[in-house]
Amino acid sequence: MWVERLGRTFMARVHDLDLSRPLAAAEFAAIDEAWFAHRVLCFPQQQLTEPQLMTFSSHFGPLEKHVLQDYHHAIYPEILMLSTIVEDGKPLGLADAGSYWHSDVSYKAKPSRASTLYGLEIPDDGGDTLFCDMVAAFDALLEQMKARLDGLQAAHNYHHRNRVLVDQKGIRRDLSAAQKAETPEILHPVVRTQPETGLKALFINPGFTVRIEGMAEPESTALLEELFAHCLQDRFCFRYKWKKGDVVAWDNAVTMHCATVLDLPAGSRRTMWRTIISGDVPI
Ligand SMILES: O=C(O)CCC(=O)C(=O)O
Ligand SMILES: [Fe+2]
Repeated sequence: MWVERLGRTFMARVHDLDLSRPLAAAEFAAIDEAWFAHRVLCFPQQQLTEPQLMTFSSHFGPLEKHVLQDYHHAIYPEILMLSTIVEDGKPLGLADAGSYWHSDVSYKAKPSRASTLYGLEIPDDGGDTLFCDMVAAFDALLEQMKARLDGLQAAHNYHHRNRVLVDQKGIRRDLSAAQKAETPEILHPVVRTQPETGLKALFINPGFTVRIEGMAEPESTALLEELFAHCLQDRFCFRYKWKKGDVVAWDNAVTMHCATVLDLPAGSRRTMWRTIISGDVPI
């Protein structure tokens, strides 16, 4: 295998590695090295069964099931179906795929460490995934801002996001009482440290972060807006154009991402399998 950097500060393509077979310890060591150096890894030209994707994903940690059971794979609930296709009135997967900037599962006490996506059906044009490097974004902040953020915590709220999506597009349903109980609002540090590398990253996202704890609302909103505008500058972002058979795996602790599925023309077919790897409480 060999690794090709794609973005200015992050993102890489890992060539010549077949994820369908059992990988050797040395191969996993090389993947881990690339993981910490590039934060988002793309593995082209894969041909995987569900268990093969799950086995590969498990290298990064235990798999967990998404709170939206409606979109679990019928046989393998650890796989979440993302799909623009509706058959007999039934969506084959989550249709919007997360078309807003977010870090997966940041709304739980233990946010997801990593996620993988496997492209089964890819439209000829569009349906790209955008990524943002939150290490580079943190690094580029003025020292004054870094000092201001030191020790701050932010609230992450899934109910809020779901409500926006229900109201906005009617593409999501209200959460059930059980789904709400599973996702109470939670606080995380605004700046987190990746334990393995010591790298610091901003850990807030427009999708789920609703306020800075202990700050008056106008000040909190202004600070979040300023930070999001800073992060989403082109120099910290990368647009990933999919090919069928790509597996993309990313570190949710140090990146954000955004699907662009809502921009696709009606009738476009895009289907992905997705796994979520459990993480630890952010520090
Ligand atoms: O489908 C995409 O482009 C991204 C989907 C997403 O946000 C996710 O799987 O976590
Ligand atoms: Fe996501």
